[in-house]
Amino acid sequence: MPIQTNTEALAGEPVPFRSGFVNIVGRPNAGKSTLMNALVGERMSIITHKPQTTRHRIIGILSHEHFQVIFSDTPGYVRDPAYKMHQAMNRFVEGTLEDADLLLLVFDLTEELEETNPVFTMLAAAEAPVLLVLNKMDLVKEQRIQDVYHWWAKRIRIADFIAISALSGENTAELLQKILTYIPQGPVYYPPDQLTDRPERFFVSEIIREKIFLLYAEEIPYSCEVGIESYQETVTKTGEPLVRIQATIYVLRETQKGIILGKGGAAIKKLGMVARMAIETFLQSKVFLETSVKVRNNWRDDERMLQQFGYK
Ligand SMILES: Nc1nc2c(ncn2[C@@H]2O[C@H](COP(=O)(O)OP(=O)(O)OP(=O)(O)O)[C@@H](O)[C@H]2O)c(=O)[nH]1
Ligand SMILES: [Mg+2]
Repeated sequence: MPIQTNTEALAGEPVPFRSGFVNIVGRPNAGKSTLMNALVGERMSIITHKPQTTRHRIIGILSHEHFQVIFSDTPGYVRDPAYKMHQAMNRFVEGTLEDADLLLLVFDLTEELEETNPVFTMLAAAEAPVLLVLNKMDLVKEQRIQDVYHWWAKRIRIADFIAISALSGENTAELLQKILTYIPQGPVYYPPDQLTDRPERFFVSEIIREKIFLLYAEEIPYSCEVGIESYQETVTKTGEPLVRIQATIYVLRETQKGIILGKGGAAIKKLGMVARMAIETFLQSKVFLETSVKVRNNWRDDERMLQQFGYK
């Protein structure tokens, strides 16, 4: 997309470098991850149609000759945290409120307007300006956009607003222009070719989790976590790059293990195949993926396991 900064208007003047932190918050399923991927131009965060897909804070870095914007995608803010995992997810969101130059509050235009929206409590602690991003404009009429904007404007202090479709890309270039007006002068925080701060194995576990969300029903995706036991970069006999990955899927109960495996192991075989293909695309390498399933009762409330899975 063509990118312009205000500073470029001053032809001949040295252009001061701008950099800053833009944190994307909102309720589960609003389209935060879709938006971050659209802004960064890479598939960093996993996306599914189910709420509570994202469980961690994931950064996506957009680098340009004259600016660097560090976006943070966050978990959807959970209304009634039922487990320590939910509390950790909410803490990731609350952490992003403190260090932002700008907050993008993403709201799904098809979602009900509720006075009890937990976003109000969440934003009470926020100091950064809030840009209200009304997402999924492809699904509603113009009048709804106006109504929703006025509803929010009566309830929270909004610096600006825009309606977009993160899915189709409509108005995302305009959103970026607005974002850039909030970015102060600053240093280059990350090397320009760096897209995120997480290692590849983190994204591998996320891809496997995404496929679990897509392939299994009901409580299964919410009962699973994925651990990468080993990650080895090597080459095939013919000298092509090959990554050997051993992953463990943790579930809460023995019955869930049976569901993940499926009859005669058919379900886990399918999961392994679709995950491997997506990981190959992500890593641009051949991948050998081995998966196993382990039962860990109560991992969502177990401090040690949560630490192991990066929730601490
Ligand atoms: N029609 C439409 N669907 C969208 C749009 N943006 C996102 N979606 C869909 O909304 C669903 C949720 O998108 P995500 O990006 O995973 O939402 P999220 O806010 O990151 O969700 P959590 O990680 O669960 O908090 C997916 O099925 C997306 O394809 C949009 O602009 N229009
Ligand atoms: Mg998400």
